[in-house]
Parts: sequence; C-alpha cells; structure tokens
Amino acid sequence: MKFVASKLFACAVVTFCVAAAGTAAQEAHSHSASKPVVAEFKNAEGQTVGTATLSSAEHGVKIKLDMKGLPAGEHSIHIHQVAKCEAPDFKSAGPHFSPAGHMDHDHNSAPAGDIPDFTLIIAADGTAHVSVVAPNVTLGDDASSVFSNGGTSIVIHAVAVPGAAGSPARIACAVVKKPE
Ligand SMILES: [Cu+2]
Repeated sequence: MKFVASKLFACAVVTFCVAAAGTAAQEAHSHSASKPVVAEFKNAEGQTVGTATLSSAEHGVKIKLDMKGLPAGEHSIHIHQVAKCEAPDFKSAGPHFSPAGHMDHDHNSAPAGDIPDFTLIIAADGTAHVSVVAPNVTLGDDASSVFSNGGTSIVIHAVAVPGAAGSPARIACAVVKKPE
C-alpha cells in the first residue's frame, strides 16, 4: 500500500509540473509576439523627421526607418542608453546602449546598441526608407531589451564614422519606450 501511495503522489507532482510548464511557455510566447513599436525622430529644431518601427526579428529587433527632411549623405545610427532626446545636441541620450553585465562576458564585443555593417543613406531629397536588424537587442523583458531601464533612444549622427563611439554630432533622436 505504501508503494502505491507514493506512486500516486509522484503522478500528482508530474501532472502539476507539466501544467506549470505549459503556463510558462504560453506566457513566454505572448511576450515575444509583441506588436510593432513606433518611435518618432525629432531634429535639433524639434521638427519630426521620420519614424522607426520596431518589431521582433528572428535574431534581434527589426528597425524600419522612414525618414524625411534630413541632410543627404551617409549617417551613423545607433541605439543609445537613455530614453531622453533633448534638442539641440541630444547628449541626453547618453552613450551607446550596453546592458549591465554584457561587457563582462566578452570585452571585445561591441555595445548591444550598435548596428553592425549598416550606414543610413539619406537621398538627395532628404528621405530614406530602409529596414535593418539590430542583432544584439530584443523587445522582451531581459537586460538586452530596448525597453530595459525605462527605455532607450535611436540616434542619427551627422556623418558616418565606423566604430566611433558616438562622437560625431547628433542630428536626430527618437525615444524608444515600452508601450503602455
Ligand atoms: Cu550613436
């Protein structure tokens, strides 16, 4: 009798665990299937100069850029640490987004906010319509999320300087915050 009782108990525990795992899986799924988030770019004069539409990609976050009224040519673009875009210099956006602990694992890795091998090219009419994937960030609840610590910002620089840590002038900035 004692054997049967313990086996029944084991069955009950297994059933409970399976049910709990199922619930957790569902929650994780609903987080990853988030809706696109739109961030609005402002220039130094406070005018709207385009939007970034962020959505989950298989590896990272897809950023769809629809720009207007920007100077023609090549511009660096990064995700910066602080969700604050104060004109005219946008220094409020802080350095490139680098989640706490990220650099401890790999000192050679670039900040998560970098978008490798990408330069924003603005056409002669001041517009650009292009999509790019930022591979080292997420739209989730983890430390690499663009929503972590109250959000981040996307900054467009005056010129394209590969590898420069945000030193060229900042000409446009968009706050990225988790939708309510
Ligand atoms: Cu930058």
